[in-house]
Amino acid sequence: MKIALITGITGQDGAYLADLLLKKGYEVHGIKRRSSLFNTDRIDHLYQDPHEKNVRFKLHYGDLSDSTNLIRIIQEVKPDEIYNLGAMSHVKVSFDTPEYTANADGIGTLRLLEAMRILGLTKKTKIYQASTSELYGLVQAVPQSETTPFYPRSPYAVAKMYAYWITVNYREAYGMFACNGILFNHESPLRGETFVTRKITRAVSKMALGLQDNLFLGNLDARRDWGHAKDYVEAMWLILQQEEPEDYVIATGVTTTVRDFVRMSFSEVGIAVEFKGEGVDEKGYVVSCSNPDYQIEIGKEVVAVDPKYFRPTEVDLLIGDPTKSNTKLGWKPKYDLPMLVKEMMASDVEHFQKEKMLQEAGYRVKNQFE
Ligand code: NDP
Ligand code: GDR
Repeated sequence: MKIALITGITGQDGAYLADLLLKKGYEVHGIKRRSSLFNTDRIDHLYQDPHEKNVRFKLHYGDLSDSTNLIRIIQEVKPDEIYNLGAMSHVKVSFDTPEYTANADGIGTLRLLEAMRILGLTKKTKIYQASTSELYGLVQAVPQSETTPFYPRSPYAVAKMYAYWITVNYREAYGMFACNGILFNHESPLRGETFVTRKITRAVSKMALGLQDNLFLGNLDARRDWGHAKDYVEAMWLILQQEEPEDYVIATGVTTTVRDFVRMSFSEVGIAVEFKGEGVDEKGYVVSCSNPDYQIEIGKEVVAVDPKYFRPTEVDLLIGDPTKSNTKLGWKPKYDLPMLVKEMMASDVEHFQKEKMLQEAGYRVKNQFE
């Protein structure tokens, strides 16, 4: 039985990857952080009582900023494969916490690689590093491929740039099976609530149900190559199953504006939205509603721009060239953007229908900070 260790197992990708590896027969270990509230919502369905026999899913307390902790866990688990998905992954927040981001996302990767070296696992254990399309940053050329130069535009991206190169360096210096997956944005119903897609699908669902009035967003012109996390964790696994360790771009090759993602989300609940105005004065209005279940006023202003969501330096355009992963890994995404939006909207509408019932029965719903 193969043994995998996943950092960031409580995150979006960690949850999908753990599920995939368990289905493939792996024993899966995950590192979770101590928090004052439970933080395992996304993986609770995978939980196995540690008192049972033949448990294949185990969690360890830990943190990428703690090297002795990482060394001890890796020594105990002796994994065949490590997937380093743990990170402070929010680009905007990285401007507020740059030092912590560098520590967790940059040096955290070094700590894992060093742990493997110290423990003599450089030949036994393979490691996947969660690299990102944010490395491309300021547009140099499109579509972006494995050979496009990097120009990071946030403390997050700069930290990830260190992680990218230290992974390459340990591969070359010590012959380690260490690979970067340069993944473009990928989303799902499990996506963190403050990333733009989930922020939109949640808000649109609430507006359709009369639970929210409007939605404030930042840069509506930003273009992203959005895929589904379920497809992307499959690629992570494939990258570690190859003969040779290499780096791969994982993307759909299609790019869409934030504005169009908003339109597509509203259209899932039968509401058509048009945008008028420019820059910070741009607004989205309801022009029609074909769904009799939703009482939304025609002409209502549902989207406005709030500059507080702008980033000091922005990444304007991401569009990936997945030729290498398509041909070498045989990887092809099963989801396109309309399917992704449909799934995210269906999940959020269902969630807020339940929340509406609770609200109507007098229960207080949680505050949402975005
Ligand atoms: P999430 O933000 O959903 O999950 C991040 C995970 O990292 C969580 O489990 C979080 O724990 C954990 N974590 C945060 N800080 C630390 C730390 N100091 N030590 C240990 N664990 C930590 O991210 P995604 O699942 O979306 O992304 C997974 C990885 O892929 C990240 O590294 C991200 O930067 C990268 N990436 C993501 C892309 C995307 O579009 N989703 C695209 C390209 C790269 P907790 O739950 O306690 O917060
Ligand atoms: P990104 O994702 O920065 O690409 O990083 P995010 O969804 O946060 O932003 C995408 C684009 O939307 C614009 N935007 C807004 N973003 C947020 N979060 N909130 C808003 O209100 C808003 N309005 C407009 C942003 O300016 C940006 O251009 C994600 C993360 O998962 C990273 O960890 C990962 O490495 C990259 O994707 C690839």
